[in-house]
Amino acid sequence: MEKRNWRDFKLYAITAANYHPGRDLLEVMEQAILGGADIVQLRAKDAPKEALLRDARALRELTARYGVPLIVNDHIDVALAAGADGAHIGQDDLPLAEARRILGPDAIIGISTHNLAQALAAERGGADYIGVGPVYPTGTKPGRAAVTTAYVREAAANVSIPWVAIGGITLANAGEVLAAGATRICAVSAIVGSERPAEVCRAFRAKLDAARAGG
Ligand code: TZP
Ligand code: MG
Repeated sequence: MEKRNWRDFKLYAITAANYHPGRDLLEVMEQAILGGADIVQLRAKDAPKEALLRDARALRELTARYGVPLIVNDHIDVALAAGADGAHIGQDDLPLAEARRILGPDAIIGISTHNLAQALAAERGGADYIGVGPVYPTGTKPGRAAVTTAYVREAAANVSIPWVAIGGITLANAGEVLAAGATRICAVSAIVGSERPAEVCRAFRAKLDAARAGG
């Protein structure tokens, strides 16, 4: 069977332990995958490296079972050590060229962007995908101004590598993000903060699939 192309992903789920206290990370992420999340990122801003590596290895095992790519936020060493598919870096992290040199040509490297100039620079620099956001204000990324759907529209018109809308996206506003031209959505709190991550993912997928089917 031919392996699915990771670039076809639609729903990107990111971990955040503070949104599901008392619930197991793996259980929450497995529910997200069963609901239709087709790429997963380990993001744990305050976790000690050892715990991060432990979670990365456990998530590697889980995502491999489902054929879902695993991306590690910020920590390129942890991505390598856990055998993740790639890393996600921000504008203030290790430069893209260095990340590429360390991770190699086959790794998936994503970059957060907050305006079109950053998006085009990431594209020129060889990023595999970019994050476009935060579309709406969000407590998950405090101190970062919302870029609004205006930047989503710009991305839709100008970015040729895969890009994913992120930031404050919920089932209530996803329609607006899709109407602005997004074909991929990423969510943290809406998915892992939910009591029913599988149901939420299924509902996101239904919207994404309908938007794509409609062109
Ligand atoms: N990058 C841009 S916005 C954001 C990140 C990591 C946070 C998204 O989290 P949420 O809870 O879906 O708003
Ligand atoms: Mg970062």
